[in-house]
Amino acid sequence: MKKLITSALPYVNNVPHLGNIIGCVLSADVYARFCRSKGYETLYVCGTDEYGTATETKAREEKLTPQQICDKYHAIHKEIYDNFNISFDIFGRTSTEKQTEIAQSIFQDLEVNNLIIEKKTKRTFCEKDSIFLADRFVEGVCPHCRYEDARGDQCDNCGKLLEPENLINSRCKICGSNPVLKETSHLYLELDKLQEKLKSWSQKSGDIGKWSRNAIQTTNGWFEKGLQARPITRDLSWGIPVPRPGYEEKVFYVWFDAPIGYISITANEREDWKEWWQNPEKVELYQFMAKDNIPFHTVIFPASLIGSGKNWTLLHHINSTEYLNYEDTKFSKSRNVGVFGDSVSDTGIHIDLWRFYLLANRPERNDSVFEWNDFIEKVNSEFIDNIGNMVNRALVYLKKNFDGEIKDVPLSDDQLKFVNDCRNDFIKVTEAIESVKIREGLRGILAIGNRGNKFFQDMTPWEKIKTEPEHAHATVSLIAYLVRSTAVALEPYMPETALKILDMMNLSNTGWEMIGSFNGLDGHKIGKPEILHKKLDVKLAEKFRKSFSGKCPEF
Ligand code: B3M
Ligand code: ZN
Repeated sequence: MKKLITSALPYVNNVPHLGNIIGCVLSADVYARFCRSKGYETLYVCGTDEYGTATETKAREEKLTPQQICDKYHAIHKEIYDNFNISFDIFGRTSTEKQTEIAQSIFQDLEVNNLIIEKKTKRTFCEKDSIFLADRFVEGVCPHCRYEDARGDQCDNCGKLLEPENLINSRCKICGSNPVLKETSHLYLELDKLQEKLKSWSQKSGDIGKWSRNAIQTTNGWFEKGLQARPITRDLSWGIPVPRPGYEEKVFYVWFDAPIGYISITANEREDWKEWWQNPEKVELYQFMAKDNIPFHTVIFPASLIGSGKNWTLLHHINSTEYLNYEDTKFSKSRNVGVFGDSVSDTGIHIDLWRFYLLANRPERNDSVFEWNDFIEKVNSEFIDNIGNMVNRALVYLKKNFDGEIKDVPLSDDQLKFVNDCRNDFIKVTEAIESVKIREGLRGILAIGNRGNKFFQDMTPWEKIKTEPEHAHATVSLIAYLVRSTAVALEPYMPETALKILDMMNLSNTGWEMIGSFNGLDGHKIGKPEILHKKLDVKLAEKFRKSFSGKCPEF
């Protein structure tokens, strides 16, 4: 099976923070790297989600055109992900002609299949700006708690969901004048007609694709409530034109077109895009996202694809994360609290150590927290003192005492047992990553580091070398093999570090197959061992906690 991997397409109205990065692109990157290493034909697709209100708002805020906002933030996202070594095969964007072409053709298929209906409704309209106002562009007094600055979709004070027409003394967020209700027509996708088909598809896919628990629960919740027709057009200008008379002033709703972005982004780069997106017998689709995006990927997007009647590749495995919080609060760009992608490199901490901590602390079943103390503690104790130590100790010992030469010799019983234990450990690691249990895979690799260190300690090569040099040589050679396997297994998580280990050993990464092999390098000479990563100074925690607390602008 070919592996098609996507990470949710980020909006262009923000700079991603650590939580956004671990939630989608970094998690998907581990899986994509693993799949390539295993020899699967793999395609990892992402890009920026550029249409809709969020972009128009940002453009107004920054006094730029929507297109300029898209160009600016596309570049910002790209640079941050490059810095994190995210190995996209394609990083595109949704504001392209291909996107219009494919979205419109899916819409037309839905029309032909009688799944589109027009409804007239009354919406808030600002006569002064002469635009319909998105719900969050209407503000006013909350009818429940009398909070003065409630938004049309929700009151931030009492948390109740609102409709813009229920606000008291409502006002347009842009000009402050009183909006009116005005009739407008919109097109709806009749999800209700697709309920049975969708439900049986999702049950099957959830089962075979081992969806995460939160994905299954959210999706079932939608079916239990009963699917209802949902509007797929909006009164906006920054979006995809709706190919229907009378809709010249409207565009498709961003959530109708955004997931189609995965397809068009591929089509923009690859002639063979249908081999991926219209090939369900040969392709497994893995989609990574934060939990708030679940229903769009398990209900609404599949509804568009199934409803179109074409043979699209549908979701196989959904991987949805919980949230990552920051210290005792939430990331906030407006308050400048927390670490955002564009300041990661300013800390001078190696990107693989960031990757390590975020992946080890990935919010899989519960929300998790980024804490500076914990970051430095875990990097030092779980990685550097463990894997870092094993690599350094074994390679230095081999270099110093045996001229760096690996030797295959008959093994003693305890050495054989070690080899078997290591192989079993690696089988478990492989199984974990294969079923996208990313944290578990990393934990398994760390446990292998502990095993290697303990073996060195137990085999006392520094004693044995005096009486049985062959035994000592076999011990360090075995650990050298273990180091090679560990580097290959670590590559999806910490690619530069893995490469550095293999480089020091004068070896290259020939793929996952070599993991668990403990012979075949007889006579091979390793290069010069170097420290992998220096320990992080514990004092940094205090310093960075201050500088990222929003209280001091520079550091
Ligand atoms: N842009 C929402 C988000 O960034 C949205 C995801 C689209 S995935 C097709 O969380
Ligand atoms: Zn309220």
